[in-house]
Amino acid sequence: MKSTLLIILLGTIFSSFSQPFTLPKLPFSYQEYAPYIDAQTMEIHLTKHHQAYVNNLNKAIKDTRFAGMGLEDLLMELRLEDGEAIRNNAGGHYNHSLFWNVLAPPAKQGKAQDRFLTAVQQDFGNLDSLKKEMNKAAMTRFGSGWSWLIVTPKGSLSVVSTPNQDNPLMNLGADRGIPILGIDVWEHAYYLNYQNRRADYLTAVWSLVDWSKVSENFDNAKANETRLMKLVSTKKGKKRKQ
Ligand code: MN3
Repeated sequence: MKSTLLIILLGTIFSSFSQPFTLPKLPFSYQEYAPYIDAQTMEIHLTKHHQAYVNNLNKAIKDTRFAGMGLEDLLMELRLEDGEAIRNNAGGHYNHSLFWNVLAPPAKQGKAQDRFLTAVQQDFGNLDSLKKEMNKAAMTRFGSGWSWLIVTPKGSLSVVSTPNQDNPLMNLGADRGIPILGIDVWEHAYYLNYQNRRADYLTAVWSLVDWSKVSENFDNAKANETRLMKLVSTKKGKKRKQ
């Protein structure tokens, strides 16, 4: 019963993760994310940037071994040798889908769940220290990339960052895990409101993080032992340049 419910839940949230890949719908209107992220930035980000990743991904995997594969499996299987078109666009689609999933206007957010909070306490002390670590990862990421909260194969929480549209599911010689919260630190995520002020955007974006969603993602990642095990059991891929 529990697992059926989980599958239905995952199916509705991540139906855009099966082929052909499609753009997910935002659960709120663009205006509702303001003033933290303005409506125009949200719209351009989703309908131009994210849509381009989806279109280019569907094109790039045609007649490759990835045709028909689900997005998470594809990300876990791909190698540096598979080239940048598949990697950048598959990452772009997954990363943005997760980003939209955890953002909600403050009045519509739920609370962090106990299981997640216990893990935060264990690995960071409290939510504020976790935010600080994610901000640090975001601020020290040179150029474009992402700051992540992941569930490691050991089941603990960890903060990592990746360049461009890479993510911790990929086998690129770096720490791997299942992302449960991702902060986009490409300039296109904040340019209209904040121009070059990444730190101001980071302060604002925390107001939009729905901890009940992050808690849900945490439970799902922990329940997915097969996937967590696969992250350590596969042969190490060639290391990317950082
Ligand atoms: Mn982006």
